[in-house]
Amino acid sequence: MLAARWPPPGDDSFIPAENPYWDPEIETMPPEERAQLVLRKLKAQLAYCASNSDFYRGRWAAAGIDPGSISSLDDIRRVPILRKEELRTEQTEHPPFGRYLCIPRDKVLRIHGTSGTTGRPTAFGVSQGDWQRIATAHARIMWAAGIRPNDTIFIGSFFGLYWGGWGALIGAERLGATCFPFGAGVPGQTLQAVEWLAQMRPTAFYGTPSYALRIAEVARDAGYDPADFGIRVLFFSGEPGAGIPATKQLIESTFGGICIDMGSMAEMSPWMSNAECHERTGMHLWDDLVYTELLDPVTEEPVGPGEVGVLVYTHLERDSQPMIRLWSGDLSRYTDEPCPCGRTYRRLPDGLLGRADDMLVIRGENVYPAAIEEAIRAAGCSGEFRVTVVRQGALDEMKVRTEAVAGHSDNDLRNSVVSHLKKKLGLRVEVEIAPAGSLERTEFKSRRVSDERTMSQDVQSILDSR
Ligand code: 8LH
Repeated sequence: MLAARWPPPGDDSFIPAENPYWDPEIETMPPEERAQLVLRKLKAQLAYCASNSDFYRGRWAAAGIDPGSISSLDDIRRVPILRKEELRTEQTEHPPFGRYLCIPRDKVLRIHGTSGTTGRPTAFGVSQGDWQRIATAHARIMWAAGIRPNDTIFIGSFFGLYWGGWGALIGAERLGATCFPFGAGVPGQTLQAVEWLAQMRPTAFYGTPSYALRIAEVARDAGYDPADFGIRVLFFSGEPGAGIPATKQLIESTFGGICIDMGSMAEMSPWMSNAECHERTGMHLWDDLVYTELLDPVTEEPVGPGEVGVLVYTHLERDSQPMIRLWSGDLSRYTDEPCPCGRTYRRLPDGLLGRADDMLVIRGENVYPAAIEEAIRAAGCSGEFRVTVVRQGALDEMKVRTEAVAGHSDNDLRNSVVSHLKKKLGLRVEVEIAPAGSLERTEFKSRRVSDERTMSQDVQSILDSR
């Protein structure tokens, strides 16, 4: 459905008849044709921002850009890149939403926000139209993951300011599925989750990969086999895991359902605009919803297929707080090879490799946190793990703490981690096996890798200065 109106109406009640695609025309069109559609939407989005936002008007005038002169997708490179710090500064100077709120204050339907653990929290003001458009976009993408109206979707995620759980909920509602907004984060709730999963037998699950694995552990301790819950589709966002082959496989073998990777950033809602289909060949870039560039972290020039770049996102149908060229800091690679699902979107076959500021340089090698997790999981570690990088004398050393696994001797597990990391990263590691269940778990996003060298700050400041 190539909506003639911009932004497209969000209150559409359409649900496809049984069909692999929600919108076959857009999802399978030749990429060149989609580029024309994206360009049309981009021009409308830019014109809208120029008419409704002093913030965008001011920055584009300062950069000497007339958004009306954008006549190709390449031209977007003339538009200044936007960074999260600029959004924070704008909200400090023009509270509470910043002048990139393009609707009157009394038209804000929902307020969401970041947790603010690393600085001033960012406030999200969302219009009714955007809320509905996000719901429809998410329903379409969840459809591609194989979710249907007869599914029951268990949402094991916080219902507060965080967008993750809400995004899954409104997509599920729009798709006509049965929603089960279980939540997360209340003491004792994980055991309750297990009991409800066993009783209600939902067919789909949303949360973070860490939390799904935590639920599986608690289930086993309580005498349940998570594979007996009957979950067909598990979809995730918020952290690496679902895009890491060994972790994906661990989740699939634990629950017996397919594991789907999704997620961009809260600011970019519909955050499912990076999302795998049921074929699980890497997240598709749903470019007709959010246009995504991959740029070299240093030169900010576009990278080609297979090259590592930072994802930079542009909304194409937001009227409340549109983001134009938001620098995510997340590194990835894309391919334009076809996917067996028949969708013609580019894909991120390795998921998100990690944030540019989390990338470690160890003895001259670039090491992505996702690659560390891949090696540790492939070594057979099904419990929690922690990785610390320290400098000993002149040398960088990586230390891994992971947990004992039933049926494996600590020594075998240790050797397996050492050899997988050596093979994957070419690094020598020191491995300690802690008792099963002894490392702290999370119900949200885990932070498993920490860099205790002072050099990481140097790298950070180089990246920040670019
Ligand atoms: C990811 C992934 C992923 C997000 N693989 N890293 O959950 C989606 C939205 C709501 C979200 O988490 O937004 P938030 O809190 O702004 O965090 C965004 C960051 O989370 C993003 O920049 C990534 O670093 C990370 N993330 N989904 C790996 N599938």
